[in-house]
Amino acid sequence: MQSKAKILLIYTGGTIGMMKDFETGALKAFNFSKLLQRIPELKQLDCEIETISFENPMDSSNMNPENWVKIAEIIEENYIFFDGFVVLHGSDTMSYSASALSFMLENLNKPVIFTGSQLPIGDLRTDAKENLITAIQIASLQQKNKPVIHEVGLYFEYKLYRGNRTTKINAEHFNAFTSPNYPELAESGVHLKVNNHLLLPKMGLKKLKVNKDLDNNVVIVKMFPGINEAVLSAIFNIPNLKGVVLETYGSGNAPTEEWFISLLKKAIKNGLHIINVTQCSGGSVSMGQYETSTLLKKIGIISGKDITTEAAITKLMYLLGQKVAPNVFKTIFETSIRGELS
Ligand code: ASN
Repeated sequence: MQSKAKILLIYTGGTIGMMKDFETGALKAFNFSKLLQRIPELKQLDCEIETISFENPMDSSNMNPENWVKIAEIIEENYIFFDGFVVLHGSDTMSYSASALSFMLENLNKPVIFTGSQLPIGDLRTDAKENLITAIQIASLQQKNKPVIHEVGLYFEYKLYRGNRTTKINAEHFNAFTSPNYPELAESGVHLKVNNHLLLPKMGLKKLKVNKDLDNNVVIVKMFPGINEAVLSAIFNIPNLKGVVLETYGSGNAPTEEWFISLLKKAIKNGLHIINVTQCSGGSVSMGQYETSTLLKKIGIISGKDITTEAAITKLMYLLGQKVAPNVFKTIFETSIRGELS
């Protein structure tokens, strides 16, 4: 007989639980237990739900690696007692957090589903209820008493995505996220349709390992026509900087000017890891396809392939935190470790 799934709901903040401040009219995070009283539908779900809340729920613009560790530790401490986890999180930085947690939670064998909403749960037209209820249902999915999903997902507006493949694309629409380079893992319509062939496989008997060391001596640099040597040189010479996610054009192209290439070459020689990601919303870096990326390849720039910027910067923090040796760093970055690149 199938037993009822046990789900832990972790509330970190975000619009989903916000209310208007009487004085300023601005939305701010609100007490979680009061919030749950507004969703009697939760009692009708065919699973057992327990909840835990950040002491100070936050707008996700205040999210940072220390808070990622807090989320990871809640999951670690409760891992054996629950079948799945739903993380309620602001949508603004949800893709960064879902990406970070995907790297931090090694050998994950249970679902960790991020969700939130664009309108507070108390709003008449809220998108929060559907997002929350279906995220819980997805985290509860079981086959032969084992979870169907074994990875960090992000559920929003009828779609479940691989968390580290997502990016927030709209501040207004309920459909706020997309996964430009990987199809949805599941879709909610009349039926909940899971694309089993797209899911990460089970991790076998390996024990969950929570990696808490993240190194944030990193930066994202977006190229634009006219970017000058003084600006780039100042960034690349930041004391203790260890990694750069360089958002280039198209399939990974950048200027061929002498000052630019020699600046990058010197930085790499000094031990800086530079990741080439595209500033296009979809598609992949392919160094060598154009003359404007051939030199980048030659000097040892790391290809981010079709990774999102969110996954690239968090993977960089994670690999630096793991103290991956310089001679294998490039190979490991270019290899998919949690399904984050193709
Ligand atoms: N500012 C909010 C947050 O990220 C936006 C949201 O949740 N829709 O916390």
